[in-house]
Amino acid sequence: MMVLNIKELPQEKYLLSGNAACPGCPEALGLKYLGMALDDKVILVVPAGCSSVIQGLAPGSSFRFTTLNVPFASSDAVAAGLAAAKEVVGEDAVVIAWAGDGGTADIGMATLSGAAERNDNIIHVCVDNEAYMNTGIQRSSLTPYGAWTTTTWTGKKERKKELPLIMLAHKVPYVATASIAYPTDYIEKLRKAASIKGFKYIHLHAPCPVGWRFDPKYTVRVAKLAVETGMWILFEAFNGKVTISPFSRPYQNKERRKPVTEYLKLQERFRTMKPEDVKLIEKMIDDAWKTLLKFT
Ligand SMILES: Cc1ncc(C[n+]2csc(CCOP(=O)(O)OP(=O)(O)O)c2C)c(N)n1
Ligand code: SF4
Ligand SMILES: [Mg+2]
Repeated sequence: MMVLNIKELPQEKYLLSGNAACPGCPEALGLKYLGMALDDKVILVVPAGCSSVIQGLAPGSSFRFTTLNVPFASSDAVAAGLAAAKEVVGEDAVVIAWAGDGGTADIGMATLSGAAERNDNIIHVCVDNEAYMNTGIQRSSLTPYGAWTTTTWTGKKERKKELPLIMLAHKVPYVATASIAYPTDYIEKLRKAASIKGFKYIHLHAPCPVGWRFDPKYTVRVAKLAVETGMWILFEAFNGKVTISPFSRPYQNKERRKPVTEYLKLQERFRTMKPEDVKLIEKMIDDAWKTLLKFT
C-alpha cells in the first residue's frame, strides 16, 4: 500500500492564497499537490483554461512555479521545445504541460499525440473537469454521457472519450490516472513520471462544483465516489503494462462498488437522467473495467 504520509511532504506553497480559484476548486488542489510532489523543480506550460485564470495577473500572480502561458493548441509542442532546450543548458526542472480536458482531448489533441509519438521528455497532466469551464461550461469530448452542460441542455448523448487508453496505444513509457481525492497516489505518480525519461501522461479526475452543480464542500466527496463506484479507475502503466492502483483494486470486484447513483445524485448536471440512462452508465463501467483488465 501507500508509503507516503501527506503530513511529511513539503508544505511550501506554490499556489498562494488569494488566488482566483472558485471555492472548492479541484484545479487548485491539483496544483497544490503538484508543489508537494515536485517542489519548485517544475516548469509549467499552461494553455487557456481555469488554471490560466487562477494565476491572476503578473506581477501579482499566485503561482510560484515557473510558468509559460501558451496558445490553446500548442502546449505539448511548446513543452517539447522547452524540454529540448533545457537539456542543452543542463537545467534539471521537469517540463509539465498542464492542460484542461478541452486543451488536452479536443483542441490540444494533435500536439499531444505528436509529442507522445516522438517520446518527447515531458509530462502531460490533463486536469479533467469534464467541460470547458473557463468559458462557461461547454461540453468537451471528455464530458460523460448524460451530463448537462450549457451546450448539452438535455444531457450529453455521446460517451466520454477514453483518452487514457488512447495514450496507452501510443506506447509511451508511462500513463497513469489520478484523482484529487487521493493525493498520495497522485503525488507518487507525479514523482514516478518525473523520474522517467520520455513522454509521460497523467489524467487527473477533477470534479468542479461550478460546472457539475454541487456544493463546493463536496469536491473531495464527489471525486472519491467516482473511484468507489468504479466510474473512475486509478491505474498506472509502464510501457503499456497496466497495474490497477491500490485505491481502485477493491472495485475490480463488481460487488464491492458503491451504486453509481450515489455518485450521480450529488451532481445536478445529471438531474435529467432516466433509469435507462443509469443502466447504460452501469454497463459502461463494467465494459471499462473489462477493457482495462485486458492490459494487466
Ligand atoms: C484557440 C482558442 N480557442 C478558444 C479559446 C477560448 N477558451 C479559453 S479557455 C477555454 C476552455 C478551456 O477548457 P478546458 O481546457 O477544459 O479547461 P478548463 O477551463 O475547464 O480548466 C476556451 C474555449 C482560446 N483561448 N483559444
Ligand atoms: S470553474 Fe471549476 S475548475 Fe474552474 S476555477 Fe471554478 S471551481 Fe475551479
Ligand atoms: Mg475543463
